[in-house]
Amino acid sequence: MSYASSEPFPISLKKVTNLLWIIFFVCAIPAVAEERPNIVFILSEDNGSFLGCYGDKNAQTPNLDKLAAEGQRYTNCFANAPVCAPARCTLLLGTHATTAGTHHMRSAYKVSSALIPFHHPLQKAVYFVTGSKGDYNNATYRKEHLWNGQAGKGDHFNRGDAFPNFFAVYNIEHSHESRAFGNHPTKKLQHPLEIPPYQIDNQATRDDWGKVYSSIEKMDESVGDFLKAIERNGEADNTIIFYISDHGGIMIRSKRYLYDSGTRVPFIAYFPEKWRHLAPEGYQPGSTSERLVDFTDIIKTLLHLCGVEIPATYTGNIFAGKSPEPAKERVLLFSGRFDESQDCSRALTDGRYKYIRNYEPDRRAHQLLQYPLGQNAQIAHYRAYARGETNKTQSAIFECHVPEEFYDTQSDPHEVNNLITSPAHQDLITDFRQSLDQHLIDTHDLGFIPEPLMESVNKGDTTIYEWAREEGNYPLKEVIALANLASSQDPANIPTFQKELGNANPVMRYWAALGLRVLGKDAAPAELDLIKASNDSDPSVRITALTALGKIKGPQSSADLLLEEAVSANGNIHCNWALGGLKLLDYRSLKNHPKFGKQNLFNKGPYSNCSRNDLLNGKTYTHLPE
Ligand SMILES: [Ca+2]
Repeated sequence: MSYASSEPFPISLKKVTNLLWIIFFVCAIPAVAEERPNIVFILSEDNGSFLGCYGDKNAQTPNLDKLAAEGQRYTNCFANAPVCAPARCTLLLGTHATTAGTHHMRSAYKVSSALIPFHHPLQKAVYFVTGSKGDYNNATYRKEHLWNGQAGKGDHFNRGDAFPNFFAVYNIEHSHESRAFGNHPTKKLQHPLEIPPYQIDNQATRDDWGKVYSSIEKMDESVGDFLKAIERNGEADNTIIFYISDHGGIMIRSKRYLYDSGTRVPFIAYFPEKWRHLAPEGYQPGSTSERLVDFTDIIKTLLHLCGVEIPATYTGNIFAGKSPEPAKERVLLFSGRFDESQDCSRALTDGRYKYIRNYEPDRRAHQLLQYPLGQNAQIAHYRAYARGETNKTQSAIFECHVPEEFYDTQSDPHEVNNLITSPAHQDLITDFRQSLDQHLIDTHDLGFIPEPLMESVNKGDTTIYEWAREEGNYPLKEVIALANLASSQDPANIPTFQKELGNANPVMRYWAALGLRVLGKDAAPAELDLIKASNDSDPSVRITALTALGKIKGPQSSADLLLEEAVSANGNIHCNWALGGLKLLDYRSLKNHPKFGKQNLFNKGPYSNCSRNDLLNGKTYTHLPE
């Protein structure tokens, strides 16, 4: 492919590749080619809505402000995932990453051939598709499978006469989370900084906010460069432009969280005069739209604007072009494992109200991951919490999830006032609860399959997507009902969990064990059932039962068996889960354990090693500051 530009014969290879595309798809060209627009789709990393055109006075973003003044700005656009690659995979396949089984950050599972990357229908219609990222959180589609050329190099401007149109995806990394790490440049702010109530106000926080605004300025400069290149190449009149951030911002309790700070994103759409008839209803230069939009809507709408065939598995609602569809009433948000720490949460928002369900409420909200603690502000916040210097709102992030959350983001934009027990909201909450379950069923959410089982299925001939659709493997309705009971942390459900530990299906047994684990010592009446489950044929059931037993009887009782599980694990995720059980039990006595010292007994996956290094140093989180 043309990505071979670093290889010996880049030019000839590129020509050959392009010729192949033409030969393959020439039959798809109608006798009189329909005129189509070019598309530029700009995604910036991690900046959320901290832009001048979204009312942020500290943000210097003249290029995006100009684009918004000439186009339409959306106020209710959501990234379905609050983190990079699962959000991008949702765009890639036009459906939630939870449907594809690509929701864990990061993972590399196979994608079913039933799910089609947006590149394929575009290339079939002889679009020249350029981009840069190959990191779409799966093993099937890497950049060499996707792009005709590189967007950053402007390959689409030199696509040749055989390609009437281009579809260019620009990814801008200047505003990525890592730019707030260490000593990246910080910016003196011109206006008072409004620090959200869940963050602490100190110099580290203020300095890191300065880094955020500095990085956003650079991001905006890149947007300007890309827009100038479109004009310089004479394509401006024929090019529709979409701009989004791939998820929310990067300061603490933003990226990786289902709150608006992690999922509500800026979205600007620009239609040149020639294609104004395809613009959404109410489109005027400088207008705003309150329509509820998510990433599945955006990619499906882009394909519709290009007039290409939309795969039947694309689940978005089209909001522009010849055949717009009604807006979704509610948008589904999801989060799973982040790096070395497993978790499972889902949310629904209608743009105002937000319902969040945390299916593992015995985990901390801040998962104490190594990566985000590269930020001085997050370290300072953790230190202040550990010293008891944070108030209730600032402490919540380092304490365990609550099973359910409900917010009115209109009166409480920072989502700090959980209304889940508010009498005035109970009817609405009941409706959101039922609606969330229905969304999970409608999207055939694969996120309730314990990941060691996903890892094991993926090693076989099938994909997780196909496996979960085989009769009896994944009874989703029953699984969700049990997961709801499990996450409710109510000891009244113990008899149900005891019974379901005997279910023939390992996914059901896993959620029964988890229901007992989240009860801690209250699960003591089920101790014998858990001892039996600690010998289960499925590793996720064994690990969860051992962790539950460790909570009842003390970590020492389960440590050797969890360690044995890690040493003999069949895969990196399996190993990571076993070590994760030790971390959840805050087990610190492995430093001198003879087995644990032998690194070669462990799988080499990065996440297993993260956990292992923590535990090896006699702590559960060695990267945490004292
Ligand atoms: Ca990102």
